[in-house]
Amino acid sequence: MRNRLKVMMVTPPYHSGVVESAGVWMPLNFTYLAGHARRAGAEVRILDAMSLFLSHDQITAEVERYKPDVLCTTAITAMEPDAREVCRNAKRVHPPVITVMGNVHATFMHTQLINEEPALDIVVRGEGEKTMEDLVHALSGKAGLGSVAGITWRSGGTAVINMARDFEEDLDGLTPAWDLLDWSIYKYRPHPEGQLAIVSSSRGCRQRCSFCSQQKFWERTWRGRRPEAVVEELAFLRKHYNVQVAMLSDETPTVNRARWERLLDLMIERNTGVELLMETRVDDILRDEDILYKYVKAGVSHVYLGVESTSQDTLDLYKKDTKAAHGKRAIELINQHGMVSETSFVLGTPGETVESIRRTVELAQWYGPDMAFFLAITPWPYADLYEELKSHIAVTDYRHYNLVEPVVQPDKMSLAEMQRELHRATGHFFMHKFMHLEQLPPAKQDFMIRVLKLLIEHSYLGKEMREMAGHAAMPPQIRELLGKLGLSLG
Ligand code: B12
Repeated sequence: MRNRLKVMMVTPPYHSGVVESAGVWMPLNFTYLAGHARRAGAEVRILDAMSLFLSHDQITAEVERYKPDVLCTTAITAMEPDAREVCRNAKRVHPPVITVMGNVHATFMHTQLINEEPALDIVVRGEGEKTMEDLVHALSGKAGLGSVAGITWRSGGTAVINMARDFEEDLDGLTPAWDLLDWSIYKYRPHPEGQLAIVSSSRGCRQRCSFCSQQKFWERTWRGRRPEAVVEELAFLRKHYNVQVAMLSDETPTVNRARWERLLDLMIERNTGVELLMETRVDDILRDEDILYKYVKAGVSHVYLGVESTSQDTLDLYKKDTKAAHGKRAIELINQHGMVSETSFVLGTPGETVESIRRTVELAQWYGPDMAFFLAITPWPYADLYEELKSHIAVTDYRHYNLVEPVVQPDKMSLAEMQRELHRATGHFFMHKFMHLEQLPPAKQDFMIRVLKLLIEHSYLGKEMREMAGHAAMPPQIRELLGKLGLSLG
């Protein structure tokens, strides 16, 4: 029997150059999982290879040096090939290592992964904390793997699917290991000194959006933490790690209005000094019109709304339970309160054409968010939309399943055209935004200029954005401001 199991948690070195333009984001899943592996007696190390931009060779060298008993990695769909490679390399340099993979892609593709990937020993399905604890006990020799709920593993060459694990009842009882993170890495770029955290105030989603994976992952359930505990955590992070900006990882933090309002009231009362970035639903913003001033007082600075489409037909196809006109009103309200509004529009269904994309861009401009991104519809192999789009799937390499590279081939467009139009759509949207920048309040103008610089320097849209910023129609004062921020447009 081993005494102290050595567990290494490695984020796959995957990058799609989108969200990374805004900052460097911590792995909250490993922060929680490390806390629970440690609680079960393991020695744990987190290697955030994604944020550190490590190569596979560098990761492998670290594995060889540390020689973990257990290597954990994580896979949303786009990360799956890199997650597998991390496991393969680990087995090559340290054959006794037990490899474990979790997260949404692994959860739904568990049998396929175990059957196809000899370098992967165990898949953890669903919520991971308690399973992690049981795994540490089992792999320390205190129990058999057959007793661990929530895993799929290999025995005698075949995949064994253990019974499912129930969702955790008390999210406040979970113990994230904040001390195991290298905090110097995590920064929110629009604020030069913005020490960044990701915080979870709730888990789950009760919606039915057919293009998304999250309602399926959480089986259309929702659990909220106690507002007191969330605010306590924010204050703790501010005090111990000087966190100035926190993104809520929640799919839908505002589901329960009374709870959400209590959270806002407590943040105001406590004056946590932490700025919040969050995602929510159009309908919840409309519902909260009378308390949006509390969002602002509490520190919410940026609200992302998944408007997804401007046409009612498309909203219906995606089973978005909302009305197109509501999206415009919700964005207006966020803007009126001085918060940054961000939306995305999902394009590329089989009927998409160059004209329909142009119409969506015009409508997006009319909606008036500060930022809009035009994403490619992506049929996760386990999402409801998959069956409907199956005949149009033109790309099967999961690395491209990142919402920015089209993998679905519309009837009247090639994939290359679709890619070009997606980039153009975002370019046109921002061009229009910057042409009318003077309509925004001064603080927002300043923020938008910083965003433009970040998009040029760090994102997959860099080329389009650079061309747009240098375009003859761009007001000279904007070029001047970008110059002052140290950006030369050549
Ligand atoms: C934070 C976040 C990020 C962070 C990730 C930081 C990090 N290193 O983890 C950043 C901003 C980098 C990011 C990037 C991307 N993201 Co993201 N992201 C999220 C978000 C908002 C929250 C995830 C989170 O932290 N949840 C809280 C933790 C506690 O839950 P969890 O991750 O599910 O982990 C639990 C279980 O899954 C399980 N588990 C997970 N991993 C493991 C591993 C092991 C070993 C075990 C035992 C268990 C286990 O246990 C955990 C604890 O219970 C989700 C949407 C959402 N609201 O969930 C999207 C989401 C995960 N992202 C998504 C996408 C598509 C992307 C991008 C491709 C987008 C893009 N084009 O840029 C990129 C890919 C990464 C990259 N570098 O390019 C999709 C994934 C869809 C899919 N089915 O594949 C989601 C679901 C958004 C959406 N609604 O579509 N993202």
